[in-house]
Amino acid sequence: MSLRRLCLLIAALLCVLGLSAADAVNDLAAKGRPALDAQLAKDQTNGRALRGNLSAADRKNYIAAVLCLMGKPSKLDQSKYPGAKTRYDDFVAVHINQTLYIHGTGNFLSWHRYFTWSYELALRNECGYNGTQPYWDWGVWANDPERSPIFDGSDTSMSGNGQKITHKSNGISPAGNGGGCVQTGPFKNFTVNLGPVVPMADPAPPKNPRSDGFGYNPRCLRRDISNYLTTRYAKTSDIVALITNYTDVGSFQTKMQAGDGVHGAGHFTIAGDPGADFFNSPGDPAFWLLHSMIDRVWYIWQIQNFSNRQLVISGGTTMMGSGPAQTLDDLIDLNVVANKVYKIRDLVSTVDGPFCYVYE
Ligand SMILES: [Cu+2]
Repeated sequence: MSLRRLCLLIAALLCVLGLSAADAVNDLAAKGRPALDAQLAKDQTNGRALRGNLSAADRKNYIAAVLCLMGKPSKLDQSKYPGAKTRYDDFVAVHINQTLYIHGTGNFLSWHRYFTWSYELALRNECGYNGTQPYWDWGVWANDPERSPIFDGSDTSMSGNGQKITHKSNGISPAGNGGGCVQTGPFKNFTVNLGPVVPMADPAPPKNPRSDGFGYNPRCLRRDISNYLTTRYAKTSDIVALITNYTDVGSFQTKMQAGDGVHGAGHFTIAGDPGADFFNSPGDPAFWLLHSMIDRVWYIWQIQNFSNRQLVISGGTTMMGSGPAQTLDDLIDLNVVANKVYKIRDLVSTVDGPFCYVYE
């Protein structure tokens, strides 16, 4: 069977199974689905994936693949990136390197889509994972993220909060319920190697031996989870408002990344080190669930008006706003964590270009 037909078959099966739970964000996703399915039926696509809730067994497979990636050697030039010890670190280093050109810019959404997808691909191709990238729906767990299946510290979670220590605010949210080293769940022994670059956690993590943050600086993973930001800015109603109130991509991506937007709320709900470091945040393995949700929110926004929300671009090419405007022909190059350089225009649809995945 061709990959395209397999993709269509899987998409059809998922419709039959009706996996979505009742929730206002899911309602929007369902509303936009026919247009997406029509495109799926037309397109020559490769591979397939469904991103949705994982069973306990699937979560264990996902976690095992992440741990596997953390155990494989880096492919980066060690003279430039001596702190990148593992394949997992390669992803972190690529993000650090490009941070100033991928946030608050026109490529924010497409860059992180390709980045998260490349991570999923690495889990599959390099670590034998046969599932998909899960997402963290902030709204569902807004009142108590610490007790969500993602952060409850169980062996099917992404590990729990950090140990409770006396500490101050990170400048974005008040001191939460942790602040210290993560001591529960599958990643309790995980070592953060790179950074910090711009640490906002209190107490500050030890300085990196190199000013660019690429030196070797092994330390524990720290988190400071609380519901302060999720209850204010990332409830289901906030996600619905973001999707429905902002009808052009510029205002949509700006609101998403604003101080009261879902992107910062997600990051600073994890907080800690490297979670509260803008450059180094992919160093926390929960980053990928957060950015899969960012991608899902973009996807749901896109399919509300499918034909008019793919080949659209707005914004500049640097975080500080200088430089030329971004165009759909600008390139996205992920160095050693992806095998191809794409134009933004090839990365705007989840069912075109290199992608073929649907969110449930
Ligand atoms: Cu980022």
